[in-house]
Amino acid sequence: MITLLDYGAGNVRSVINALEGLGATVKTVQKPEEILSAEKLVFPGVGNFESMMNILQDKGLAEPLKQYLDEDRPFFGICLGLQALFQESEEAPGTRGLGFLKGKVKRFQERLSVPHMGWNGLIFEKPSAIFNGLQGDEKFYFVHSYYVVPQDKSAILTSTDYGSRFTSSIQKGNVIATQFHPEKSGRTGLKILENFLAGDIPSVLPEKRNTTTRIAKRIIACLDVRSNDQGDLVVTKGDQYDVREKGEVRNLGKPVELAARYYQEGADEITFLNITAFRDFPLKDMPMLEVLKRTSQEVFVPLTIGGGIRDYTDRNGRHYSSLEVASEYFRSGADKISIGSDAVLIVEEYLRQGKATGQSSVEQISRIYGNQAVVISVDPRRVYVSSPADTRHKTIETTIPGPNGERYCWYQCTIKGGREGRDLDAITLVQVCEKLGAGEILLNCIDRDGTNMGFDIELIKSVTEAVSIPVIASSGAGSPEHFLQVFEKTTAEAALAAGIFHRKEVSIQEVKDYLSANGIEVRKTLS
Ligand code: 1PR
Repeated sequence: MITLLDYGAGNVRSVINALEGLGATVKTVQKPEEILSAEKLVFPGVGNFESMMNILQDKGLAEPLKQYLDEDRPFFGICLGLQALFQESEEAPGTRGLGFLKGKVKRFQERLSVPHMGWNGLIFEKPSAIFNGLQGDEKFYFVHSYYVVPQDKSAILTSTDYGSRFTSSIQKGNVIATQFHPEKSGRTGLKILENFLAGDIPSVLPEKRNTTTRIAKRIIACLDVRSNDQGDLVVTKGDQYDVREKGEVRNLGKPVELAARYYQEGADEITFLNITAFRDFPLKDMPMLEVLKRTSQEVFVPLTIGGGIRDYTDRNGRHYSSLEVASEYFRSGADKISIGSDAVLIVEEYLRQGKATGQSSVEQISRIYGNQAVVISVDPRRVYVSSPADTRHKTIETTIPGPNGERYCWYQCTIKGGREGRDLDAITLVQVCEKLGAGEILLNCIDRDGTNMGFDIELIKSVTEAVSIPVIASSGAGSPEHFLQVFEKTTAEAALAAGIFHRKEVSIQEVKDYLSANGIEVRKTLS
């Protein structure tokens, strides 16, 4: 029996799915006394340090948790569940941690993108039972802006390099905690959890020993999902956002099956985009929530869901906040949510008011779930001008001339799946959204979507230079070379594709093999 400490803001469903997938029976803690009666305790933490510690205190869970740890009983902490073991965090000055380990939690000050989001390796500092079965060169999924600095260096179990070297896991007796997410790290992550469940197995060191680690570029499979004219939820694909072929919605397969296939093929993340959700109310879209629940039971890499995340008032006048909509998606198994149209409207309002309202979906959701859980999906298209003086928007000089030979363009934001252009450019959108708390940019491109022409490198370069949060390049991939091009010519941390994978023109493994052969760091997946 595994007892799981759910303090209400973490994405515990994926941890439950991983543990149950390994055959464990999971019981979530409801009352403080259930902590001390636990045989083994797992504490997944997502969100932010202050709200986590406040909830633990308010629910009377902090004291029994400290007692459980002091009794050296089997404990596995994940992400914020590691950071909680320390005395304090720069994320929440004045908020005390559990203090089980001396030391503090610090914020990355790297010139690299923060959060540290993606797949990185481990440097093994001492043997542990949780390393059984590992080769040693595997990568694990990280998503965090803070890292722990133990005073007692003997507690450090693994280190990882990101800008500088940081502690990626600790072990003190039976208390183990990892900064990375084993429940989201594919089969190798599940192996670590399996070892924790196994109990008395020998402590080992993997045979391959990294002396340094590098974060991998992420390859993401994207599933545009909508109901077809018969009412079935299908995976479709637009050609410059037009999803219809001979009048019918293009049907490329069933969402859960396709997502599971891409996971097996080595996708580093899966993104679902509910492309007609702007029309109706996602919480009534039970099939979409069901797709997420079922997918999160068989896919153990990060899941992002986008489409229709905004405030709603239904036909009976009942108001739902975007936070309620997003929370339902998180409860159903999403790790990140992506906001498209609403982000454009929020930024337009911000520019009108000259300040944030504090109530926008971006601010509300990142405040509770952490900025790493909020992705902004941008649907831009080129607007050509003869000269930068012809527009107040941020233009670029382009090597791809316009229809009348124009040498300049700006990227117009659109909403409702590209159906409505707005008087806002993509650079302003991403910069304001970063300021409001967004943690990542999904950068689509209507001109390239579905064309196999390759990514719009000029667009991606101008956006990656405008923000310090990770950027996912999207739209237009037609060959493995296109992925190499975007990683060599821009600092995009990830590249996303849909059509070439759905049409089986190129496999994810072929893309990764080609990138690896050309010196790009990728996550090798167990074949
Ligand atoms: O506006 O918050 O409700 O979110 C709607 C979401 O759905 C947005 O993320 C928007 O990009 C997406 N969306 C809406 N309509 C369409 C459409 O195609 N008609 N998908 C659509 C846009 C996204 C992916 C991917 C690349 C890959 N396409 O397909 O981003 O375009 O394409 P490729 O590799 O085949 O070239 P909201």
